[in-house]
Amino acid sequence: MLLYTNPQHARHEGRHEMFRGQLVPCHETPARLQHVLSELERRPMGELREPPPIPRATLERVHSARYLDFLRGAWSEWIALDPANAAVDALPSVWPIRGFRDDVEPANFAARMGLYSFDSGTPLTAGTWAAAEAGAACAVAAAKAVMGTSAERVAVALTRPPGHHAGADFFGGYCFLNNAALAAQALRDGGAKRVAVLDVDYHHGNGTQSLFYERPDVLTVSIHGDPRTEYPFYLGHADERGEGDGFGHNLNLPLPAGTGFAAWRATLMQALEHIGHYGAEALVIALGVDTYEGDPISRFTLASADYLQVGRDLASLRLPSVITLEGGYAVAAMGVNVVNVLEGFVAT
Ligand code: SP5
Ligand code: ZN
Repeated sequence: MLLYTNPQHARHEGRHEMFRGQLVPCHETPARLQHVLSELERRPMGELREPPPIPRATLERVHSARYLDFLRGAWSEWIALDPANAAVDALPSVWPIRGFRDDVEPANFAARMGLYSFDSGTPLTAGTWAAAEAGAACAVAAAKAVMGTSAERVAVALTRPPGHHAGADFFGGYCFLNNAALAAQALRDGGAKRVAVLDVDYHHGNGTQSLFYERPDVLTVSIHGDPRTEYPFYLGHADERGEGDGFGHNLNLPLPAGTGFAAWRATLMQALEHIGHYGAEALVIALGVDTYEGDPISRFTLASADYLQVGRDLASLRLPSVITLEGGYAVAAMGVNVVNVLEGFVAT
C-alpha cells in the first residue's frame, strides 16, 4: 500500500482545549501519529512517501477563499494583537448563531475566530496552517495515486490534525482542512464518476456531510455515536438524507453509546451494501479509531483485534481507496489499532 506521511504534522501542537469551564490538555497530540509511525516500523506496510505541495486551487475545490485566507494568516494576527499571545493558543469564544450575520467579515480577530469555527476545543497554534496544509497534500497525493497507473489499490494519508469535522469555511472538532473531502474531490477530478466517503470515526463527519450534502456525485456515509448524546451533537441524525440533487446521497447510521463490535460490524455491513448499490468507482475511508474500548472521550467498545476485521471488511468493496486518519485518543493503542486496519486491508 502507498503511505503518505505529513512531515509538518508536529507543528500543530495545541496546548489546551476548553472543557467544563477549564483549559485541559489537548487530546489531539503529535504523539498520536508518532505511535502509528512507530508501529509501522515494527510492521511495515510499504515505503513512506512525502507528498508534493498542494496548490491553493486544489484547497479551493473544498474550502472557501476567505476561510483559507483567514486560517493562513490567523497566527500572525493573533501575535500581532499582543506579543505575549505567542505563549498561548488561540481559541474562539464568540459565535454568530441564529439571527446573527455571517456575510460581513468583522475586523475584530476574536469575532473572525468565531465566524470560522464551531467549538472551543480546537486551538489554533503557530504551526497549524503548515501542518494542516501538508496534511491536505497527503490526502490529495493519495487520491491521485490510486487514480493513476500505479498498481496500488489503496493509499493512506498518515496525517494529523484530522479533517472530517471541518467544513467549507469552518474549523472545529480538532479539524481545520477536510482531508477526506479533498481526497473525494480529487478522486472525482481524477475521473471517478461516483465516489463514496465512508466515515467510521466515533464522531459524525459533519464537515464532510455538509460539503457534499447537495451533490449526487459523492455519497457520504457515517457510522457514529448518536448525536443526541455524542459530539458534534447538532448533525448526524438518521433522517439527514441529502438535499436537492443530493437527496438520497447521505446516509447516517448513529449507534448508541456503549455499542460493541458485533452491532457495530452489522452496521458496517449495511454501509458497505449501500455503497455497493450506489455504484461508487472509488472510496474514501475516514478512519478514526476512537471507536476503541479504551478511548478517553468516546463510548464504543471495539477491541484492538477487531480492527483487523474492520480492515478486511473495508477492503471487501474492492474499490480504489484512500484512507485518511481522523480521531483516536487512546494514544498508546493508536499505532496497533490503525496498523491492524491496514494489515487487514492489504491481506484481503
Ligand atoms: C476528529 C475527532 O475525533 N474529533 C473529536 C472532537 C471531540 N471534541 C469534544 C471532546 C470533548 C471531550 N473532552 C473531554 C476532556 C476531558 N478529559
Ligand atoms: Zn472522532
